[in-house]
Amino acid sequence: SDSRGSPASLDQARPDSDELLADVLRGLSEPPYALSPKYLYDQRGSELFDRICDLEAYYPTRTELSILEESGGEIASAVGGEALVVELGSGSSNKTRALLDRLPQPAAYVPVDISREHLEAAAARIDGIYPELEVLPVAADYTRPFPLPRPTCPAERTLLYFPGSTLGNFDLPDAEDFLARQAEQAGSGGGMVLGLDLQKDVDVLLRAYDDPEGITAAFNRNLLQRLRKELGADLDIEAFAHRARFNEELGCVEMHLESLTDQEVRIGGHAIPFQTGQTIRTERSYKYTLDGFRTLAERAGFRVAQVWTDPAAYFSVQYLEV
Ligand code: AVJ
Repeated sequence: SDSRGSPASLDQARPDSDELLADVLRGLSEPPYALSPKYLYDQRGSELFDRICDLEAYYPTRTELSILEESGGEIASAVGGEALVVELGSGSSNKTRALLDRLPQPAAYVPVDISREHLEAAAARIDGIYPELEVLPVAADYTRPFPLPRPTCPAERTLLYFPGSTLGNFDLPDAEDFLARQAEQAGSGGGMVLGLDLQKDVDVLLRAYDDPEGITAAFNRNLLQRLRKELGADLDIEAFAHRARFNEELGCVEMHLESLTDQEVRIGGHAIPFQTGQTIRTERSYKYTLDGFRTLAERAGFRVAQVWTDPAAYFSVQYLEV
């Protein structure tokens, strides 16, 4: 794994190969096969994801940035000052400035990410851009409870920042649980600035998840490479193809790896059979309606205080209050 000599106590973030193996064997124990999308983000996967965000076909990133750009002033006045700004899954922090540039007086900035390389690079960059701002990085899996650091200047409230429509990766009951936990974390007077992708034309959705340049295909198939590298899996990457589908019933885009032949894959002493056309589901990305999301947020203990969208209503940025 990737400990890079950092203290063991900070390294709980990175799932080790035992955990990966156990999870993979569980996900492939019986059809329909499915793996957690979090495993798409090793070093190479994170790089490919960054390239996806720059694709013309992948509308979410640029649309979200345009909303933050366009409505940043309003978003900042909705949020107010003196907040402890906690970014969940800060990644390469490419949306951090869009918020921080406009907030009057953040008490401190807390980037939280599972990828240590991303976290350290992002924290250093933000430190360089805002020399006056206290930056307190936390290496953690933010889907599990983690303690918030205490800033030197006490904060008036906690503001969670969750851009990128990452909430879309949670199945609906998990999304509600997750939001309920975050509402508790933020506490009364606290809030969340959330980026959330919306339902739209299926052709637009499928193009975003199966781009003509094939970067999303490479991102998805990199998971197979990871199974070979980290688990010594015996599998032919060429025998699987990237597929994007819209699941009408659930209202989500799914990524799959589809077997192009009848074959057996060997992982950790187990043989996993595949028939031609059989798939491993590697991701679900839910697309919400504004009404549908409001109901979910309210059940989780948030009030949707304000919503901003782009003119085509492809994407939304929402301010939720506890
Ligand atoms: C980072 C989960 C928001 O669902 O659009 C991009 C990941 N998957 N292309 C998304 C992703 C395929 C992305 N999220």
